[in-house]
Amino acid sequence: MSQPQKYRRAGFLNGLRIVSTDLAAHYRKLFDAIEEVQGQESLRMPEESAIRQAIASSQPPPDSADNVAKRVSLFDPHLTVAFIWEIATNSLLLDTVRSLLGRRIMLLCSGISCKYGRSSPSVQWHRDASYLGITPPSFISAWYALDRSDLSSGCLEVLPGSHIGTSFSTSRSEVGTSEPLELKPGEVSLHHPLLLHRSGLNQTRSRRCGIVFRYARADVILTQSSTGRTLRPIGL
Ligand SMILES: O=C(O)CCC(=O)C(=O)O
Repeated sequence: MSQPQKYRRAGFLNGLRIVSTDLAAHYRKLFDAIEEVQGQESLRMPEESAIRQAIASSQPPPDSADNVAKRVSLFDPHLTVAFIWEIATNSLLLDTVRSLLGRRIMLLCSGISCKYGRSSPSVQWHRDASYLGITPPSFISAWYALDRSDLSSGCLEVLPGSHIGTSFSTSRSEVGTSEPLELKPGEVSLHHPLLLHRSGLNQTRSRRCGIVFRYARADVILTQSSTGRTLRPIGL
């Protein structure tokens, strides 16, 4: 089965290696250097309520609100950090996204998604189309792993096929069929805007950090996101 066929059927693709392990290690070091300068607290994934609040104002969450100008923000870091822009425009990644969305695409937004051990939150079941404000919802989310991401560290989990129809719920029986999207540094997963997904607690002592990029077909209409967030799309 081809990648587009797999994506259309399951609603996701997993384990796409877009950079060598050496380059992935280099990107990780660059991220470590940012963390060293501005501290884990400013990069930690906030509780969902704080995320909503922060997204609404396009600002980092409250605990990192001081000194904003000098800090890398959790939101849209591709606008300020060169290596994150490099990942966002990685040719293997963009070729795959184009094979699923069509040739003319834009980058809508990006986000740093870091869980530092047990104190980091989990993310409830949701569909990205329900809050982003994109009509029609012709967009794709790409999750790039800076660190190893697996079930014990709170990787993304998806309900395969839940992007088709409306029959899926997050009842106990259906949650039993969920699939973890485990990734090594330098790998990416892609998920459909209607696919139900979540992520659990990080139960390890290691950091689980990823960067999420959202790409859309160039002909979508940006309506009001339910979070109030203003998107700054860039044609690619
Ligand atoms: O990074 C996570 O744990 C959750 C991310 C997510 O839900 C998303 O990218 O849509």
